[in-house]
Amino acid sequence: MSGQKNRRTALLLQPGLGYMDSLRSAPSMPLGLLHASSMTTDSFRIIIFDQRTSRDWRRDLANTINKENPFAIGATMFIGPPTANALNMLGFASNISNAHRFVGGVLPSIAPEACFNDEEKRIESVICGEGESSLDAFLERVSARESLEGVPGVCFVRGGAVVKNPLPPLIDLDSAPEIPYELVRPEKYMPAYGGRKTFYIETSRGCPFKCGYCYNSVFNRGAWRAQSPQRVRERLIRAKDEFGANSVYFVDDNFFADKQRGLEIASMLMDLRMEWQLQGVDIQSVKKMTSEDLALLKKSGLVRISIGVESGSDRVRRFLGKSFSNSDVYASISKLKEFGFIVFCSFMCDIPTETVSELRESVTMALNATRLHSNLRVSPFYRHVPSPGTRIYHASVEAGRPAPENIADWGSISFDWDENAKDDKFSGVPYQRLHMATLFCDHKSREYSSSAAFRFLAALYRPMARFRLKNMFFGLMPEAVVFERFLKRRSASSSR
Ligand code: B12
Ligand code: SF4
Repeated sequence: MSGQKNRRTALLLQPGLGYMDSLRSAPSMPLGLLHASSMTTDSFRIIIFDQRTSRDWRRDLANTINKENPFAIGATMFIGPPTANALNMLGFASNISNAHRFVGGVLPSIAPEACFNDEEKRIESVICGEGESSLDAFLERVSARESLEGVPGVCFVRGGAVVKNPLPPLIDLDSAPEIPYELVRPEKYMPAYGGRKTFYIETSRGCPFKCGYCYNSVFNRGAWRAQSPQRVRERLIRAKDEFGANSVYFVDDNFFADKQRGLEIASMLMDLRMEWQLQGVDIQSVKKMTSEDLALLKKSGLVRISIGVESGSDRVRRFLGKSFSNSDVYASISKLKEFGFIVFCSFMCDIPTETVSELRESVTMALNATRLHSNLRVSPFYRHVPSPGTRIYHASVEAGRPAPENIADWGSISFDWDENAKDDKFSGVPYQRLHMATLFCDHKSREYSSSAAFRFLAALYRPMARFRLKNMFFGLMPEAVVFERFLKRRSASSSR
């Protein structure tokens, strides 16, 4: 370590993300905490504790706290199980340490007040927005036991009222320092995709679109910013040479917001002979791609493109603020199919105002799409949860949908399959069962699961999953009980 013995220690907690953790071969890189730590000075020693890599997190966290004696303990959060898990860890820490407890990340940033509405008072302050801008100044104040007044983006409670310091400006990504990979063992954070260990990387933030439910309009203030291709090249070379990465997953929200930049990065990946996958591609970007562009992407090693379809109903998509039609979706799939990409389409259910027949349209589109292209994958259908502060969030609350006021309630929301979550039903359809059927309705387990037995069983079950979807028949579902037991067994020793 650095040899500076006087440095004080801050402990950052990465919570388990949910049931998917138990199906992946390795956890994803804790990018939120790594990026947030990248501008803390040498005055502090940062330690990252990851619940996902611990067999007995209570024992391991207690050992870490006793050994390192941190003066501050912070956690990252986004809606759902990550929040519940972070709260569990902070509560546990509060019983054995007097360290100052704080949180950051997407959810706390857009719903800071909820963080202080916690019966168990597990959170003392919130860092809103990009962690890079505020973490160092925040730790300085906490370490010196000084007031948090004026630290940009920080919220705290004074005299029973929440004080919200103004947000700092968004950072310049191109001149931001490289993230401190030395805080983790990067080789342990490369989940396999299609059998290849994959390195997660973020090279741009935000999105120029204005979908009415997305965190981007609030968190990234509607702006899109990116690192230059040159900067990205340096980072890719490091990932390859230092960490042995030969497959990269870009988690950017909208990678092709600047098509030219995206294509330049593709050429670099080709030179570096690295395979790659994309998280955020919108249909409009696919529409703008020429055959030459797509041929370059194919040649460059692009394997998978994820596109946000979200609904099979034109009306529902208009409601969400998306300006493409069903025919654009099918045309984009056909265009991408020609080049053999794996196309991953994300879908949501339980969208406010969505009727049962509109939900059927989504299911039909998902099934049709997998028939159209053998390399098409649909996301398991995730429940729609609008981000606080967005147009649809306000509309949902007005329509009487729940508006969690305390952070524990945000943690009990499930997008998918979580044993602790309420078994909500939408439009009379149990969403967990719909989620399960869409999880198995195609060949995605081939790319994601590390277990041959799981892949075999998934293949056996696929026709049944498709039958259920085609007929929207989710009654009498003994396999749901079996799946739940399987997940419980897999995750028994981890997160909870
Ligand atoms: C990769 C990813 C995943 C991965 C792994 C997630 C992970 N955290 O490791 C997987 C595939 C598992 C996943 C799953 C899901 N995800 Co996801 N995911 C992402 C994605 C694309 C990248 C996350 C990331 O690494 N970002 C890069 C880092 C640097 O950004 P960051 O985390 O925001 O961190 C910055 C700040 O928030 C802050 N910060 C963060 N943590 C902390 C902590 C402290 C102490 C401090 C001071 C600051 C701080 O500082 C950082 C640097 O500025 C984001 C979208 C995005 N581009 O961010 C969605 C996102 C986080 N996912 C989201 C959702 C909804 C889901 C899913 C429900 C499915 C879905 N529809 O995508 C599931 C559910 C998981 C669950 N069970 O709850 C939402 C969360 C919305 C919300 N309001 O909370 C996001 C924002 C996408 C979106 N467009 O809405 N996801
Ligand atoms: S296109 Fe995707 S990332 Fe962009 S605003 Fe819409 S939902 Fe958010």
